[in-house]
Amino acid sequence: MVLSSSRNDNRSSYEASRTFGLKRQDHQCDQTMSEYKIKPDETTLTLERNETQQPPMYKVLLHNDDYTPMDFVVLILETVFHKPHDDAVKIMLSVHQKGTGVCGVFTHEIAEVKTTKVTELSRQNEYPLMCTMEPE
Ligand code: TYC
Repeated sequence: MVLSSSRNDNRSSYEASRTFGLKRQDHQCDQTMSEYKIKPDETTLTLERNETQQPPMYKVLLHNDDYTPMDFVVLILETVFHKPHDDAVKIMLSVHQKGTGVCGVFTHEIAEVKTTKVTELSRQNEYPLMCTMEPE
């Protein structure tokens, strides 16, 4: 059985391996191939592709509001996103002026943990700061 793909980016092979529950085996990669080959008679089906698998990535965004103190937003960027102080100030001011800004780009699980952490810290401190994630 042969599955071919019109997409030729790293994400498509990652999605295919998740969809079909396939296991990639690097030593079987054929550098010239640009299609999937599935060997149906193996216990573990093998996805052969010439690209490294990459997970989908997600941007974590901060949103401006009129009430959250600037210092609190800077502290969030330093502690949750490990930004140096000067970068944290720049990002905070950019969000303050433009409405939204990207704090970082992560895998789905890490983006979710950071988004939840920012929301928890904000609500614990009774600030309305909004943090969301979206596909890169
Ligand atoms: N606009 C807020 C203020 O003037 C500061 C702020 C910046 C709030 C960034 C949220 O994501 C934010 N205090």
